[in-house]
Parts: sequence; C-alpha cells; structure tokens
Amino acid sequence: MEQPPGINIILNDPKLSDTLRKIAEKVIAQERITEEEGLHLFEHAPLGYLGSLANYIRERKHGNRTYFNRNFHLEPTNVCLYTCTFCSYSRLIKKREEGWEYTMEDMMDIIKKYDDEPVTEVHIVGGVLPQYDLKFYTELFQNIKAHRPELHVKALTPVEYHYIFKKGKVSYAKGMRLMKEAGLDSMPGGGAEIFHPEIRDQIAGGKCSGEQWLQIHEEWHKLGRRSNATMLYGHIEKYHHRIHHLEELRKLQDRTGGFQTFIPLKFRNKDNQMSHVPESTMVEDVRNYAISRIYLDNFDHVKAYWPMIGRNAAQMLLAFGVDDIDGTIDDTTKIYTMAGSEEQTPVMSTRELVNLIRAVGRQPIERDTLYNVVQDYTDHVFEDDVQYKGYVSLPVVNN
Ligand code: V47
Ligand code: SF4
Repeated sequence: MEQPPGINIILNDPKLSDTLRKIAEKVIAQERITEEEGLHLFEHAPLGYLGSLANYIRERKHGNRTYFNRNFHLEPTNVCLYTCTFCSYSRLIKKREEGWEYTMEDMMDIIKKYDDEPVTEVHIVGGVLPQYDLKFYTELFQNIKAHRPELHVKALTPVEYHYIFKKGKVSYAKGMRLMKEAGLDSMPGGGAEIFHPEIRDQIAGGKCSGEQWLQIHEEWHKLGRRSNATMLYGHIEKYHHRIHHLEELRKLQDRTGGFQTFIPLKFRNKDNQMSHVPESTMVEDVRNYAISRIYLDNFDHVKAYWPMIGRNAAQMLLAFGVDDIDGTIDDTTKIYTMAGSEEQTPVMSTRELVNLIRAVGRQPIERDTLYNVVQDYTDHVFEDDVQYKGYVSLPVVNN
C-alpha cells in the first residue's frame, strides 16, 4: 500500500528494530498499541520515528486543519487550601492577603468586560477555598448564562467538584447533574496531574485521587457532556507512570467516548516547592507529545497549550501530533506566568495565531469548544497583513 513519505522513510530504515517496525505497522493498520509497546516508545524510539508516526496519525485524523478558539480565563482565586508541590498557588495559603479572592460581583464584572468581544468560551479554574462551594458555583453558572446564554462555560475540575460535593453531601452523579442544570457546558482537563498514587501522593496529596478524577469525568460523560484530560509530566514521574496515566484515560474513553482533547502539561519549576526539580528538555517534550498522540488512539485531538509550552514550541509541535493550540488568550491567565512559562505576556491576537499556524503550512480553523467550525482562516486576508513571514506551502493532505 502507498504510504506518505514520512512513513516510508521509517519503514525503509534497515536499522529499525523489529519492535519499532511492528509498532509502526500497527499504527498504519489502525491497531492499538499495548502498554509494553508504549513504554518501549518512551525508552527506545528515536525522535524522527516518533514524529513521522504521530504526524501520520494527526494528518489521517485532521489533514492540515489546526484548531484554535477565542476564549478567556477566569480565576476566582489564586489561594488554595491544597498543597500541591508543583503549584505556585499553594504557597499563598499562609499569606492569604497577598492573593486575590473574587466575589460573585467581581467575577460577573470580569465576564461583562468581554461583552463586546467575539469570545465563545469562558474557562474557569483556580484554587480551592471554602467560600467557593456548591451554592457559589451553581449561582455563578446561572448568572453567566442569564447574562450571556451563548457563552460556553468550561469550568472547574474534579479537584473542585470532589471538594464541593463532599462538603455539600451530594454524590458525584447528583453533583454533576446539578452543575449541568446550573449551566455548566463542559469540563476542562485540569487536576489530573499523574494518576498513579506513587507519584500523586507525593505531589498532590490530599486532593481527589486519580480514581476519583476519572469517576467524576465518567459521571459527566454519562450526562452526554464532553470534557478534556491533561497530564502533568516532566517532574518526578517515570515513564511507566505516564503510560499508566494514558492507559487509564484510554480505558475510560473506550467506555464513554466523552473526552475531546488530551493536553500534556509540561511541569514548570518557578515559584513552587519543586523548584529544585529541573524542567524537561525540548526533545523530551516533543517525544511526550508524539507518544501521547500514538497511544491515545481513541482521542480526537491533542492540544499544545501555547501560554504554557511557549508559542515557538507549540508551532513546532504541529509536526508532532498536535492539531490544536487553544485560544487567543486575553489578559487573565496568571497561573503559568507564575510557574515560569517563557510566555510572560500570554496574549496573542487572532492574526498572530493564524500566522503562526500558516507559517508551518497548516490550515488555521477557529473552533468553538465542541469543535464546530466558527471560521476557516485558510484563505482569510487580514486588512493590515502584507505577507506572512516564513510561510511554507505544504501539500494539502487528503483524508
Ligand atoms: O491541573 C499547575 C497545571 C493545570 C503547574 O482543558 C502546572 O482546555 C505545569 O488544566 N507547571 C490547570 N503545570 C490548567 C489546565 C488547562 C489549561 C489549558 C487548557 C485546558 C483545557 C486545561 O495546570 C493544573 C496543573 O496540572 N499546573 N502548576 C506547573 N508548575
Ligand atoms: Fe490547588 Fe490546584 Fe494548585 Fe493543587 S494544583 S494547589 S489543587 S490550585
């Protein structure tokens, strides 16, 4: 069978090991790789091999289409009663006065600031504090929907839900139903970290377990709703912990089909209790994205969250399995700048984002949260744009 050039190059490599050849053949035949094979990729696969396979899958699923959305972040507080060692929020609990704790009115004022902006989504995530309880969040979602019904509310993670449902004495199933009724549209992927208790207990002890994280997503999916999943990698975990994490996600996705997007999150070491742990190298990051794309055969999308990984890395990752680079983030995302991302100003205009995607020969598509196309920017001409710098024209992949 005729294969794309990247795949032929790896299959024709006389030095390719039998195991890597078998994995490549499985991927081409759309067969699932095993946990052992996933681990083998982490331990032995060369970067070029991983890139060719991950890109093959990406183009098979999406061609050159590359998604972004217009959203804004709302962070109720940067103080948290949990003490995750990787998080710059946790250190503020002892000096609470240095942080912010928004009231309902503050939150609605921020929402209203975007009234005239063409944003499609608000992403709400922050620390856990007692005043942000079941009542607060149901009211918040209701208020947002009353003010701007079409704004998609992507909010909170199982970390908050586990806490507020326990406090409110409701089951996960009932709690998620209440959230849906209040106006919650979808769940972001945060709070997943590393599911394996050997690591989770050391870096995120006290908050919901990996099992509880998965159960809450499952309840949400049972209501016919969608969510994302993340993995915080590149700290003290070993490759087998990453595979365990990916495997748990793949199994849940087999049961529900409710996940849309997988987002690997690179551990950043500034201003937290793990500052002594070195950050992963760029090669390690790229390998991790590519293997995630190969392993999670039942996930439609892999996202590089550019405010965190950096815009240059996000652009490069479009050749390593990534098909989504998140939003035209506006002004309120503070968690990552605090943790040390090189993106000190995590703001990109639509034009910048579109040109970043075009510069590597991909087609920029603005999507809404559920991947409905809002606008195809492939041939769009911006008024003040003369020419894109460094544009490379790649053949459009038919699929
Ligand atoms: O759960 C905290 C991570 C997550 C650090 O679903 C850190 O579309 C790296 O999940 N280094 C929250 N990561 C953000 C999140 C997210 C972001 C963008 C899009 C989506 C989505 C979800 O941030 C936390 C935690 O894993 N985080 N501190 C740190 N030092
Ligand atoms: Fe709190 Fe989340 Fe930070 Fe942990 S990662 S300390 S739960 S804000």
